[in-house]
Amino acid sequence: TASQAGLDHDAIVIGAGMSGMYQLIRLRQLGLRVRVFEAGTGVGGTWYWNRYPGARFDSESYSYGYSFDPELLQDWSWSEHFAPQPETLRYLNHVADKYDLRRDIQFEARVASAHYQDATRSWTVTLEDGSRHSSRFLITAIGVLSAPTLPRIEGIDSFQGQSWHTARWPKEGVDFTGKRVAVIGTGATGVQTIQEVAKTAGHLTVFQRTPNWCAPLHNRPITEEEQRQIKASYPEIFRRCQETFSCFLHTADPRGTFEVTKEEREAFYEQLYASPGFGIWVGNFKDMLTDRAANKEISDFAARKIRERVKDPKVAEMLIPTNHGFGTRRLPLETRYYEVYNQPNVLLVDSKATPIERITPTGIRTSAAEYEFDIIIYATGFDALTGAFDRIDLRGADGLRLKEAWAGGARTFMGMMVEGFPNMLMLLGPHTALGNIPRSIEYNVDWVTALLRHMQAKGLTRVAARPEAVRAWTEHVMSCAEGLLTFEVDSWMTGVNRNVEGKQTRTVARYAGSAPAYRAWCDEVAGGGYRELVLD
Ligand code: NA7
Repeated sequence: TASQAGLDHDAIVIGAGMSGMYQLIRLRQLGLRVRVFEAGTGVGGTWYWNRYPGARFDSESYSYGYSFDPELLQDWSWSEHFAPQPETLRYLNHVADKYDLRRDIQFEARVASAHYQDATRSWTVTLEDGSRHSSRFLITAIGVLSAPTLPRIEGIDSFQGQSWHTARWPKEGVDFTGKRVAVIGTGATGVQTIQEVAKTAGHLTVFQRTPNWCAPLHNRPITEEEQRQIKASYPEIFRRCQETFSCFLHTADPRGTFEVTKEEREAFYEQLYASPGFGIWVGNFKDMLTDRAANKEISDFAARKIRERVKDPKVAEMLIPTNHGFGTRRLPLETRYYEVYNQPNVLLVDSKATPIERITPTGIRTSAAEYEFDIIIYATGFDALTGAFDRIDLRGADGLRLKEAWAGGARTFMGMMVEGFPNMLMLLGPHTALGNIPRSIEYNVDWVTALLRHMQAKGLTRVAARPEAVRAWTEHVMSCAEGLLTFEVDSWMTGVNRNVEGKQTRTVARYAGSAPAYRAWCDEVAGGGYRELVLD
């Protein structure tokens, strides 16, 4: 065992979000000594950090929670079809209470470095406070969108009002009443923030560099009758999530866009636009993201909706994307977002035509005008997928730095292992299946747990991915991206973030195959006795 070998822990888990919490539960069941290091003061990860106004699910609440414990499913009641962030954070704290997780979690413990030593087959983890901890296994549970990025604009520190990145929102909340507020960024986060802030701000100015296609969320409270139905049908809900492409309740329509008449097509789009959740994105005609003409049909439909909802035709045109088709980037879901631009106290600024040149002590200067603000909100996104890894000094065998190993793009085995990084397992590493994320988390945690159980039973202390297995997986990931319109567009899913050095050009940053195909691949590896791994 690790303690016989003089190691502090059997496993160190970095992060106490949804994946770290569930991994802790599973590793305890193996009898392992586990330590979780968490940078925040509480559990919840994404739902701990993203406290910005209006933050909520775009997945149906009851498809998002943990599925592993029938008792937990029965004793938690979601109040809305798409729960707001405070409720989700309460839920995750409830989970931490129920399984007494906090006794193995060290909070306010940000990992600075993690180095592997082959002589002892162990990892040495150093926290920012300088303390060191050794462990047989290192499990990263650091999230996909957890490294926030501010824009590279001069003068950010000179602003004398209040300013925050949406993922670093103050716990006590912010009062916008009567305030002059700026929001920079119109991704999924910006859209949720804008529609909420517009309710109370004295004046709101939105700086939009690229408009995104959005569609209505159609959220509403869960009635008592619905609650009973939900609790009675959890097995079916999660079975459905296992069957669909991205683990959502929605799945692509088997018909092609042009296999139906124009009238049928229009009626189907209308029906999707009027239905809750991601149906219009992942439950649309099967060729929406592969056939240019098909994509143009739904884009034209969505553009008509924007023109209907926004009164000023000039503003409507500004809100219609012209450089990418509907759904080729992550689709923000909205609640009266477009109507915000009909309010007299809201101004939309095109920051592509008139770029932001400087943040000044009193506000924002663009190439065309100067604006004064009390509050600036940066909804400018994340160094996605690899950013949280890059912020830790991670070194594998022979001192190899992960950042260097991934300089030409991430290379993994099933998103869970890296060549040259023995005994490191990643939950939600790059090139794993994403979609409705908790479903992928539970799968990955269970897979990792089964691997460690196997090693425990056989007395094995070292696991490494074979180079040829990494090559095969990476080639598979590349081939899944072929022919997808998504990969012709800049976004975090194609590895582009202009605020990050080395992320200026498109890569296949994200696995685009189906979740069932992903699981089949991983199941085969486990079922075949892990031939793709070197175990000793
Ligand atoms: P996103 O989707 O990456 O959006 C970031 C937004 O910030 C996007 O509109 C960017 O414009 C904008 N941005 C970034 N830098 C600048 C500068 N310098 N000037 C103006 N505008 C800028 O992040 P989100 O947080 O909204 O969403 C991330 C994911 O979280 C989302 O997919 C959900 O799954 C949950 P751009 O489009 O690059 O022109």
